[in-house]
Amino acid sequence: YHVTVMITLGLLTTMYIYFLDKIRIVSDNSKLHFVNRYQTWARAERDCLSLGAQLASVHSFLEHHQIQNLISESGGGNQETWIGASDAEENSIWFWSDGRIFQFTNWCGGQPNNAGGKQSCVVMNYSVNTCWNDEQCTASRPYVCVKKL
Ligand SMILES: [Ca+2]
Repeated sequence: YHVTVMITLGLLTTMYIYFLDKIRIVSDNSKLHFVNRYQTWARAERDCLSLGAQLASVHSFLEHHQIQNLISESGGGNQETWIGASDAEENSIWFWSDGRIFQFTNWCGGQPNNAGGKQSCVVMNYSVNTCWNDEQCTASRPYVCVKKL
């Protein structure tokens, strides 16, 4: 019984964190901005910066789904969209452009594959599974910006 209580407390803690995460994103929704214009990754990041924002970083499935919803509600359907991850400095060493820790990932099966040795930037909504793919940074995709909290 005591163990059950501990597990329940653990679940409550988890749910509380989950809830806070949701609040942060929901309350920050006005600062999430989907740009339905095709740009290279660097031009997308520059445009985000001009809006006082940066390409979005993603740190949980909840955030991933929030951004997917934003894209969809903004008329972007589930098209491939740049997010702020890249390994341009060294292959397989991923960073978020906003400096946050790169920990959560949602790679599609077989990705990142650095196809042709040239894929250093990340799109979400790749394939029917709407997961992540590393893509050539010079490809043009719409993008999602987020203002720092
Ligand atoms: Ca790839």
